Amino acid sequence: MAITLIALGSNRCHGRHGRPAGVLRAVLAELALLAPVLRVSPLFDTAPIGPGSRRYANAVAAIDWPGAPASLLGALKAMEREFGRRPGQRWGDRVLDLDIIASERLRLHTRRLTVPHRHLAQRRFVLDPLVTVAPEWRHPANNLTARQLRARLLRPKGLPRA
Ligand code: A4P
Ligand code: MG
Repeated sequence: MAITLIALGSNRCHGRHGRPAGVLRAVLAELALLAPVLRVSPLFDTAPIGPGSRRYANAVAAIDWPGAPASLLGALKAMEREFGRRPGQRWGDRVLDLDIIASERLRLHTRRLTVPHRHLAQRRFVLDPLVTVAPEWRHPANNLTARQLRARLLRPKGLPRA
């Protein structure tokens, strides 16, 4: 088994699935057809980071993906297209974003794929749901758990470590 963590995000409505929360529920059902879904976080309603204008629904799912990460990326990109995502502005509004956050202790850096996800430690919209699914997962670069990464992000700047 290779536990792989996927971040889901949506901040645009879909013709059939409706608001972003409905989009993520439909995506989770679709993910289950691709691979065994081991755990799913609650859906989080989050303010947009970057140039987006609408609030997001965000979640994290843990799936069992024993195959190559590149083939999973291909399947996730196909799902984004199927849900109507069109290429657009980086970080812009989107009906669906699926990112591979991590796969166990794997470290991978290719032109198409970086695992763990490069912005993971700066993203509360990823760390909040991640902590509900895999609080003890450790980032292979610094050995910090998801819980510790979140605490570090939320610590007021300039305060010394307790
Ligand atoms: N890529 C490299 N590594 C990965 C990976 N681990 N998982 C490449 C997925 N893709 C990866 O990604 C662009 C390219 O990155 C892919 O084609 C793939 O080859 P993308 O998902 O198409 O573009 P993006 O989402 O605009 O870029 P990025 O850097 O993934 O941005 P994020 O981190 O997804 O941020 N605010 C809130 N509240 N909630 C959000 O979900 N999302 C974003 C986008 C901005 N603000 C947000 C949210
Ligand atoms: Mg993305």
